[in-house]
Amino acid sequence: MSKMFSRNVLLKASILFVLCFLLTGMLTAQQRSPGKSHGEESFYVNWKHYHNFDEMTTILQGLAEKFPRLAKLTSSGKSRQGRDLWIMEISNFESGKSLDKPGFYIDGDIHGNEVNGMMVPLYTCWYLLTRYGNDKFVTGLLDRIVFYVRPSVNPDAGNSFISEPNTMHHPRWNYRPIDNDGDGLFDEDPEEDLNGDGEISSMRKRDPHGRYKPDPEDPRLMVRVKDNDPPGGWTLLGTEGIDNDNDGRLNEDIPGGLDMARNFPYDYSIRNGWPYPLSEPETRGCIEFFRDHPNINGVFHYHNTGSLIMMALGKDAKMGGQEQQSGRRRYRRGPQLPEMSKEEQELMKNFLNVTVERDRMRDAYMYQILAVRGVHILKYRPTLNGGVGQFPPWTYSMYGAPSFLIELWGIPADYDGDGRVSQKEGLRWVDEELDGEGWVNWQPYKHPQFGDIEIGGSYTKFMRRTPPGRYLEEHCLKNTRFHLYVASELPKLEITKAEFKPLYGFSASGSGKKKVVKNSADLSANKMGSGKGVIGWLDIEVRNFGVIPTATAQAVKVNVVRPDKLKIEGGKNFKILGRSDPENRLGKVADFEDEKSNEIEIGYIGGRSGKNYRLLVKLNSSKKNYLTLTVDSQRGGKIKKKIPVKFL
Ligand SMILES: [Ca+2]
Ligand SMILES: [Ca+2]
Ligand SMILES: [Ca+2]
Ligand SMILES: [Ca+2]
Ligand SMILES: [Zn+2]
Repeated sequence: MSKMFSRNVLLKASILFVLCFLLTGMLTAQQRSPGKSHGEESFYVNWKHYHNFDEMTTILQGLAEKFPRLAKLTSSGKSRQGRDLWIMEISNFESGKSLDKPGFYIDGDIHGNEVNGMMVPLYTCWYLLTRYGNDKFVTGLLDRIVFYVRPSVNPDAGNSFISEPNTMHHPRWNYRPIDNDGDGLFDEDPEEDLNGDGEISSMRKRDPHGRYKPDPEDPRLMVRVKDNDPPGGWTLLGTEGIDNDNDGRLNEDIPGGLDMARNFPYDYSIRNGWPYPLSEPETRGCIEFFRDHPNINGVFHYHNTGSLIMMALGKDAKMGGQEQQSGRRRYRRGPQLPEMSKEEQELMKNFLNVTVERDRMRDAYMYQILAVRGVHILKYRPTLNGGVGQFPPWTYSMYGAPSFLIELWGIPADYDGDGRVSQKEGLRWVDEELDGEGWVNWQPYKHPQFGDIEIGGSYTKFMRRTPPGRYLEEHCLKNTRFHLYVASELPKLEITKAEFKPLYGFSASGSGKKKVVKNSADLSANKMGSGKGVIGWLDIEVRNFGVIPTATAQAVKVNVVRPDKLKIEGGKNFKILGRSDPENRLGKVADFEDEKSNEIEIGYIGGRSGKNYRLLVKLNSSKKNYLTLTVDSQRGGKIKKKIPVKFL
C-alpha cells in the first residue's frame, strides 16, 4: 500500500519536475550573440550626456513604469532644496521577497560636483532593467539578489553642477547656509560666469608689476616669474566673479559649505563633519535606509577623482611596505587570485600586503579577490578607505557590509609615465582627444570692479574630474561591469547535500530500546512518540559559491547579523532529536536533548566554502513523504530544498 503510494508520488513529482524545467526554460534568458541587441532599444537613453535632476527623475520614473515587475522607485526624503532623494529597488519581484535576498547598495554624487558618480548608478539601473531577460548574467542576478540604487545623495548640488556654470570643483557641499568669512552674512559672495560662456574660469589683468607671464611653451598656461626676474606683466585675480559685498575679497562666501562625506558617525570629527553626525536629511536618509534593510551585503559609493578602488577595512588596517610584509607572515597565506598582467600586479602590489587584526584578515582576503577584477576592468589602484566620517567606513565598520569607495576617472594623459598628469599633458590630451574642446581660452572682458581684464585659462567643467560626454558611456559601462561582478559574488547558497538515512522504524506498539550509533545514548521509547514513523540521520551540506560570506568578520564582531538558520519541515510530529556538535565534526551527536524548534541556528557560511551538519531526526509516516529544508540567512538569502524520505 505504502509502496504504491510513494510510486504515485514519485510519478507526480517527476511530472512537476518536467513542468518546472519547461517553465524555467521559458523564463531564463537565452544566450544572445554579443553582436545583437540586448534590449537597449526598449528604453532609449543618451548615455553621452550628463542628466540634470529633472532628466534623471524622468529616466528613473520611466524605467519604474516600464518595468513594474523589476523596479520600484521611492523617495527616501527631501533634500534641503526639496528635491526627492530617489532610491530605486531592482529585483525580480516574482522570485521572492526583496528582504529575503542578499542586498547590494550603490550610490554616488555625495559631492555635488562629482556627477559621474551619479551617472554610473543611473546607468546601472537602465542596464539591469533593459537587459533582464536578454542577458543571462543580468537575469540571474535579478532573480537572486536585490539592488538598491541611490544615484544622487546630493541632488541639489549635483543638479547645479550640471545645469549651471561652475568650476570643476563646485558646488561640492549641500546647501546648508554657512557664513564662511564670519561677516554675519550667509553665502553672499558666489562665483559668477561674467562673460556668459557657461564656464567659471580664471581672471587675469595686465599689470606692469605683475608676477605672472604666459608660459613660453604653451601661452594658454600662466607661470610665475622667478623672484629675481623682471615682472611678467600679468596679475592673476582669482576665480571668475565680482566682489558682491564690496569687502575687498572675491568670491569668499560661496553657497553651502558642509562636507556630507564627513557627516557619518564612524570615526567622526567635528572639524571635518560639522555640525554633528547625520545633521543633514541626505546623510540621515542613508543610515535610515540601512537600518530598514538589514539584508545589504555589499556597498558601492561613487566619487571622483583619481582612479582608485578604495575598500573600507577599519581604522586599524595598514597597507604595503616591508614592515607590513614581515608582519603578514604571522597570518596564513592569502587567497588564490586569478592571473594578472604586469601592470595589474603593480597596481595590486600594496593592497596584497594589507594587514589588519587577525580575526578580520578574512575580510581583507575577500577584498583582494574582488579587487582583482576591478583592477582588470578599470586599471584603477586598490587602496584602503579610512575613517573620518565617510560613508563606506560606516557601512563596513558599524554595519558590517563589504564596502567600496570608487574614485572615478582621471584624464588618461600621463604621457611620460611618471604617475601624474601635468597641466601640459592635460592640454595635449585636450588637443589630441577633444580637438581643443576641454579648455577655455583667454578672452577680453570689461569687469565692473577691475576694468579691462581677460577671462579663461581653465579646463571646462566636464573635463578633469568627469569624463567628457563622448567617453561617458564607456565609463559608466566599465564601472557597472565591476560592481555587478562584486554583486555576483554575494552569497550564493545552495544545499549541496541532503540525505536522510533511516535507522529504524517505529510503530504505536513500540519497538523498545535500540542502539542507534556508537557514542550515542540509548533512545528511550518516549523519544519515539506515538504513531508510526522513522528515526534517522539527516546529513546536510550547505555551500556558499560566492566570495562574500553570509557575514563578514566585522559584521560578526559588531553583532549586526543574526546567525543563519536551518528550518526543517516534515509533518506534524517531526522533531530534531539531536545535532552534530558546533565544531562541525560529522557523526558525533552532541546530545539528545530535543531541539526546542525545528529551526536551528547554523552559524555563518564563509565565502566559497561550505558547512556540514548531521542531525538525528524523527518523523511520522504521512502523506507527504519528504522533508523541506530552508536555509534562511539575513544577508545570504533564503533557499529551499525538498528531499524524499524512505520509510522502513
Ligand atoms: Ca559671509
Ligand atoms: Ca565664464
Ligand atoms: Ca566679497
Ligand atoms: Ca562673487
Ligand atoms: Zn568626493
